[in-house]
Amino acid sequence: MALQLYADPCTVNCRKVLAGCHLIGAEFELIYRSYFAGEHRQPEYLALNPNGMLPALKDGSFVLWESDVILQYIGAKSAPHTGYPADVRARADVHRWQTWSSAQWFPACYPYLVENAVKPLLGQSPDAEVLAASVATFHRYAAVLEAHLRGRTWMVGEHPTFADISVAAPMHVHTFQKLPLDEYPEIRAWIARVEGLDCWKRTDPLPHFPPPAG
Ligand SMILES: N[C@@H](CCC(=O)N[C@@H](CS)C(=O)NCC(=O)O)C(=O)O
Repeated sequence: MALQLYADPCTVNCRKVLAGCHLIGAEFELIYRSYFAGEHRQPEYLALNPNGMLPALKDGSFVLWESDVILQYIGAKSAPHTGYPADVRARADVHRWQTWSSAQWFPACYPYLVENAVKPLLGQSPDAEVLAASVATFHRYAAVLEAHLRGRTWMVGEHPTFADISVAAPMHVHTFQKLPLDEYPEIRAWIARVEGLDCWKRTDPLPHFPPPAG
């Protein structure tokens, strides 16, 4: 039976899983659940993921949530691929950056997503105070990423991996988010490389966003 992925391609953590699957050529069935229509809060979906968050995966009777772990599970089940290296240290390195992205980078980028991208879509104005309060945290972790990328093409090793996908996801609409990237040439060059990947192009979220409220 095919892996069933419950997701809305416009969201950070769903795009992450979709792009990661395409990176390694994993097959899955997309079961669309609309974020903006609140389908992740319906009882049928809450039975899969009691957090009321997208995405979730069903593999037969086995249900899994947490996007990075979903990717790790799919990677472990799939044919060997450079996108999810088998070497123990390389794999741990990929996991390290996936965890860093969930724990530090996603919260650092999220206020910019909500205030500058999502609120305007809903006809609301960005909250300047929220954005001002987010600046220090953003720069703290952007500096970590910038330093790591210096002298590297990809986050781990010589090929794009789940680490690149998981770290790129929270900044996937960085132009709309208005992320303050001016002082980070390594991040800008790297995200441009990610944006050149076929798996990233195939998961462009923009067609899945609702039109801005007028
Ligand atoms: N740690 C979770 C976070 C999932 C998450 O934040 N999902 C968002 C979409 S990107 C969501 O469904 N939010 C709904 C809500 O917070 O009500 C994961 O990585 O899967």
